[in-house]
Amino acid sequence: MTNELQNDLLIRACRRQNVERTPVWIMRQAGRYLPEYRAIREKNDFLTMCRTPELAAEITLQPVDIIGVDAAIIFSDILVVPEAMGMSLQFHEGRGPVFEHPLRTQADFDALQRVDIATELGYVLDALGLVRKALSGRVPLIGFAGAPWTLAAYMVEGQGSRNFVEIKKVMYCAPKMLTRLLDQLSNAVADYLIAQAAAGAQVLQVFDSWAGMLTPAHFHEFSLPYLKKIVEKVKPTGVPIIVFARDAGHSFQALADIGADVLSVSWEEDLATARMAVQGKVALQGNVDPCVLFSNPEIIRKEVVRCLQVFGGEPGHVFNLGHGILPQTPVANARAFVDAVKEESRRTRTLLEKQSN
Ligand code: 1CP
Repeated sequence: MTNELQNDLLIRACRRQNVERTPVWIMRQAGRYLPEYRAIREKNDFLTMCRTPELAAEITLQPVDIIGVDAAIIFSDILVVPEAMGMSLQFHEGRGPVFEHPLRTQADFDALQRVDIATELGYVLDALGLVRKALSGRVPLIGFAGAPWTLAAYMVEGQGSRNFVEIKKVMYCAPKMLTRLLDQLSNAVADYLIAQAAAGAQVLQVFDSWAGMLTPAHFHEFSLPYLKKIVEKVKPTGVPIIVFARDAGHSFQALADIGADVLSVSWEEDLATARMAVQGKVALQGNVDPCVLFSNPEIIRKEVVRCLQVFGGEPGHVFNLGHGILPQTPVANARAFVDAVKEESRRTRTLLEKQSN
């Protein structure tokens, strides 16, 4: 585990240190847009892929080799934590992951188990170890987990939802039941992230994909304090922490104060506004519209240059999309995006150095 990183751009950017060029990775970079992923998926169901360390490791490495990103992110899912708490998870083709028995009654909430990470989620830790070995320091490895609010929403809804009526009913009618669950999830997620760091994760990201379903006031009550608690518990590992609170731009200022190293900005937000709100307290990641990858390399390059200009060569920038890469994305365009970031950010850097000499 002690191998030196040959490419530590992401780690340095997370810490707002100087970099020769801006690091780039893509949320959901290991996935259905890659024919190499689909080839494995044809022979295995999704949850088996998550639970088999050799398969998870192979899939994790694919985008590093195929599109040249500056980080690997462990192939897994945010829903493995509720599963480890005793909720049976199924994967329905075309519908995604589904909890067979969503939490609806007090008894359902009471039946949740305390997670023993090593036994219940040991397969993720094993996969992290395999990936670290296979990478042998080429790029850093990112571990991740879902944020308590987003996980609670899935656990109560049972699956993705449009209006989140079920979890909102709990929020309005039984807030104590919800906050108890959020506390339980915060502890499990923090322990899980700490275990991932010990198993080899060199950066950690928390996905609050459904933060934007909350009003600003409810975000402050039902999401932010739990994100903060997780960051405080994980911080002593020394591993940089990225928080992706999707569509919670109303709270950038507050999010900048929870102790995370990086905030990930969704594509719906304005990067310059985010920069102003956080006042250099954290690095920023994002926020390219995933749909720009359906255009062409010339347009993609223009979008990359636009984002670089917002930063003006200042440190603390991680290139990424503003949400996950979409399954129909042409692989050549994903590669063009990564190449454009590498070339254009190096050019910006060189220009700035010339200007300051
Ligand atoms: O082959 C398939 O059909 C499975 C598709 C798939 C993949 C590739 C799912 C089902 N999960 C994943 C992997 C995954 N999930 C990663 C891998 C690492 C990477 O390359 O980035 C990560 C980080 C996740 C995290 C995840 N799962 C989130 C948060 C990120 C986000 O995009 O907002 C969420 C919301 C999930 C739930 C989930 N898992 C899968 C689907 C289709 C969904 C969304 C379901 C829904 O909301 O309806």
